[in-house]
Amino acid sequence: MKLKFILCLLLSGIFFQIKAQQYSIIPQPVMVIPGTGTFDFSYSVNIVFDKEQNENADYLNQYLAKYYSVRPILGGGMKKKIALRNPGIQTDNLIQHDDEYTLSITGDSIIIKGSSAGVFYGIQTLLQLMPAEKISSFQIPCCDIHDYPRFSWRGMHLDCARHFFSVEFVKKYIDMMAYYKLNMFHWHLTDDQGWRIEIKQYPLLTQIGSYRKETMVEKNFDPYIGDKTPVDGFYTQEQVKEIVQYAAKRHITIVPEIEMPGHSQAAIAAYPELACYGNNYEVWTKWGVTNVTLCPTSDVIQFYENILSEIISLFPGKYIHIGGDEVPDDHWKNSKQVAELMHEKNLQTYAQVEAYFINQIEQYVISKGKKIIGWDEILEGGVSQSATIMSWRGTEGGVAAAKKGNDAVMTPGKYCYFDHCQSQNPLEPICIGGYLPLDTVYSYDPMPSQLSADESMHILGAQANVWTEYISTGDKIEYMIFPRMLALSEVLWTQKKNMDYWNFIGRLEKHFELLNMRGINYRVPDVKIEVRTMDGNKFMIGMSCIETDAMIHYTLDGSNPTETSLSYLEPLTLTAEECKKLKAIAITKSGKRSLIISN
Ligand code: TNX
Repeated sequence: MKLKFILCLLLSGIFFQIKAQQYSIIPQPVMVIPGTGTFDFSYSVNIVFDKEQNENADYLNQYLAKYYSVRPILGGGMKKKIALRNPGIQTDNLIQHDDEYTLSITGDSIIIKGSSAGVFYGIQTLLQLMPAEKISSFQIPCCDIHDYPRFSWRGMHLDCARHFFSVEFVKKYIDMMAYYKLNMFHWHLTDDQGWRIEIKQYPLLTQIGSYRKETMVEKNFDPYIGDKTPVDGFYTQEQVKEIVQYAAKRHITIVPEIEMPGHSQAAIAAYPELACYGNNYEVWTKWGVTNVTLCPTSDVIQFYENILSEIISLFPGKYIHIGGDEVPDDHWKNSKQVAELMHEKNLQTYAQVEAYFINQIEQYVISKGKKIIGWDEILEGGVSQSATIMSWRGTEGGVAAAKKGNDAVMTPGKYCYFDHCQSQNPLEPICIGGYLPLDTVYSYDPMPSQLSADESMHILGAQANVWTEYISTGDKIEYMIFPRMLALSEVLWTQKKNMDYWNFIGRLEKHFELLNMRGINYRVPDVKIEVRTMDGNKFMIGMSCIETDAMIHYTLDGSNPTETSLSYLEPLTLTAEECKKLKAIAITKSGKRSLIISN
């Protein structure tokens, strides 16, 4: 791989900025000290571990067996060993945080030290040093690593309401997060288009609410065209418990989201008494913001408290996401009950009506020993200090929250919406809109610059959101999140001074290969075409792909390039005519293809 890379570098000279890195770790650790020599996995190794590291030993063992057919002996007495250790109280005062670890690789041993979360992250780093192919005899380079994250909330969100994703896929999603040291899984379980979690007290929520008769075809809002294909599915409480446990083993906390008082049409279709009026609601088949909302009466609030009591017993994490976004006034404006409530409670605006609803729910959640988190709209009508704010309509919500003393998680659309398009290539598969390329994700700094040191303590971190209006398969989710999630992991974990986009790109190749080995789809970056004018109506063309191991093929006659088209090996000299017709594609070693790009 290296030789070919250097060859490419020499041949295409002018265009390449990508430099392969020796330890291609993502996210980049705090400190990597290269060593000499290697640890050899060709011989039997054993894993020794402290009692608290039991599950980590199990995880590592299973991973080695699955991908490399290496079968270490747990707790055996062999000389070559991997040791998973708690930090020694006196000897390891270097390790101070929960997610912190040290990893030391010598010819005889691999020692990972930290809390159980820390060691888990050390294991992820170790796994990235292993080859990206399923071989059972290999060496990894000696080194010393010391590492800890920049932010404590390193999140990914997944919308399982607009489309339903299987238990198996949700587990895969959790695995993908874990490989990159992400630790908060925001699970969007209810919306207008589907209710996806079993609630024992209200069986119609899933009997009716988890089924939508069809979905709008692409963006045919008006005139509306439906696809006449039902979408359904929900998670039973047993399945939820299984997923929660699966995530916990990977040091991932699940934040369940139950939307209220907007985005609730599926619940209202099941129980129309949740609305202020009307009884003929259906699980919505369109995208956008529906007019119907929950009615802020004490019965409805009680109903939602009952739902939350089941949610709270299923999810051990401290946060319950109560939605709170995009609540239109229309339904409330036409309601006598709401008018009475506003009069009785002296509420002036509909934002205050929403605040009244959310505050009651919050009191309940607090009484159960948990905290609420909600989208930034909940700031508008006034919210208590203990609520955490998810800043999505830009960063202003997060800044305002931190200034008021509320915690905030940053997820601004411009940097964190992985349902937005990754390129402006007309061949890009349908996406919701927007434009969020890899380098823009990488450029994001979740810490707003206008905060004081004290205020900035309230910024817990950030997360990317994966809304699934236009994503109906696991394969497409993977396409939408990779490689962008790798950039996000670095934004959240890596110290600011260690961030460097081109260095990150140099580490990506290994990760494309690892994704492949782990059976994960990703978007092969488009070929980049650069044109330089030369004398005599000629142009010099350089082409490159961020996936450096991919072969670039091109045509000059307007036809679509394939693997049998000309291979790009060095800069081309073309006429203006040829230039206009140039089309290129990158095809990886494993046969994955980029979109075709036209000059
Ligand atoms: C806005 S982000 C929404 C979602 C949509 C998303 C599409 C947020 C709190 N609300 O309901 O799915 O835009 O990008």
